This record gives sequence, structure tokens and C-alpha cells, in this order.
Amino acid sequence: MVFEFSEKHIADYHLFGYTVFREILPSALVEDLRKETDKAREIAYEVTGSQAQRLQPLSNYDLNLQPFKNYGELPELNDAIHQVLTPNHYHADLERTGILLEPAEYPWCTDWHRDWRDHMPEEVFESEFREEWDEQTFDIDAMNQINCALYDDPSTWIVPGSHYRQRNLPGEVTAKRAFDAEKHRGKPTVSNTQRERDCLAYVTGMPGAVQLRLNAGDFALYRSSAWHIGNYVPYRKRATIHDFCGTPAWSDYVRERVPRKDEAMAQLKTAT
Ligand SMILES: O=C(O)CCC(=O)C(=O)O
Ligand SMILES: [Fe+2]
Repeated sequence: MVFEFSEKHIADYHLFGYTVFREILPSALVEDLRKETDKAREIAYEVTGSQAQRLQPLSNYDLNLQPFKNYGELPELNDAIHQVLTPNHYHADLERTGILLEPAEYPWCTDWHRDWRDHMPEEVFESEFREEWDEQTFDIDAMNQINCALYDDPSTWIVPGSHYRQRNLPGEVTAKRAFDAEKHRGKPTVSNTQRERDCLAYVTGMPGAVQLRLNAGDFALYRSSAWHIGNYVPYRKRATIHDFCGTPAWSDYVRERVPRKDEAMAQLKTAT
């Protein structure tokens, strides 16, 4: 089916925190991109090891970037993004864009998280970033991210509607904390099948979680402030373009906040 934009994409984005532009990539482009991501996979395993989750940013590696540029310029896609977000939003800055990949050896999952706030100790978030986070929750310029699947990809799960909640629910905190690095990420001491089950049990332990099922050529736009997770198995080939979707001002802000976080972390370390 040829992709057709509708206002439901806008309504869904606000209500659930994500929307999918189904089959928006032409098949010839998917094919060109798959060829390059086959190379990206080899490079990622070499650079990061056989459990690599991603290669990012693409511009750092010896790849033919032309198909990614063509993807970035797709008029239907840019138009759909501009309608859901604003005309100032752009994607496919190849100095940021990455590819998410399947692990080569064993299943694993990330922990349940909300990007940025869960990438630092809670006290650092609360003292340094809480105020701006609360504002960004309702700011369409902020916290937009994309996954664009080149193969069918059900790896990402999300809690619909959680993007609008500034405070976590007790059950969400409990579900997140059930993550065990040995059990869900490290080299398994159990079979791959058991590891897969253990990860799935952790993933589905989050209240309200739904699986984001993408088909090849689908483009998902989502609020990175929503609860989400990646759950990976080696038997399912994955090459999913992963990117932020920002305005120039948001891009500057994202760069500016990193040293602030580093400083707050260093201070916390000195204080403890
Ligand atoms: O694999 C995915 O789709 C999600 C990855 C993710 O959320 C992350 O690495 O922060
Ligand atoms: Fe994330």
C-alpha cells in the first residue's frame, strides 16, 4: 500500500507518544540501504564486538553515504515529519544518525528507560535537569526520535501515553528495577532460548507495555521521553536507522547539556 499521511498520525503522536509512517520508504531505497547496512554490521562487530547494538554516527565509517542522503531527502517523509512536528524539524544528519543491529551471539535487552533522565543518577537528574524536563514534556520541539526499519523489526517496546507523565508510577519504577545486568545483558550462563525468555519476562513486566512492530520500510516517530526498551535476539536480522529528529535549537541544546551532566556527575562523586 502506498503511504498516505492522515491527521491520525498527528493525533496518535500526541495521544500515545508515537506514530508509524507505514511503508513510506520505496523498495529500491530499502534495497540500497540494506547493502550499506550489511557493511555497517561487519564494522560494528569489529569495532564494538559481536554483541554490538549499533554503529553510530554513520559518517565516521567507510560507508557509501549516498543512500542515507537519499533517505534524508525523501519528500514524502520530510513532509510527514513536518506535519506531525514542525517545518523546522529535520532528520538524517549523518553525523548523528546510527544503525541499530542484532547481536551476533546471544539475546539481550536494555533496561526500561526514558532517554536522558535514566542515563544519570536520579539525584543528578532531579537537581540539574528536572525543571527543563518538565517543560520539554509538552514542547513539540523537544525529545523526538525515530526508528526506520530496513527489515521487519519488533525489537522496541513502548508504554503508550507515558511521554506525558513527568513523574513515574510506582509500578513502573518496580518494573524497571527488575533489570539484572547478569541475567539480561551479560554472557548468559543459560541457553539462548532461556535468555530470550528471561528478557521477554522483564520486558512484559512493565505495566502497559506494547510491542512496536515495524515492517521493512516503516518509519516510527516517537517521544524519547516515553518509557521504552530494546529487546534483541541474534536469529532476527536487524538494520534499523536510529536518529534524533530535532530543530537546530534543540540540536544546540542537546550538545550544551552534556558537559553540564558531566559536571554534575563529577560533583556527586566528590560529595560521596
Ligand atoms: O533498540 C531500540 O529500538 C531502542 C534502543 C534504545 O532505546 C536505546 O539504546 O536508548
Ligand atoms: Fe532509548
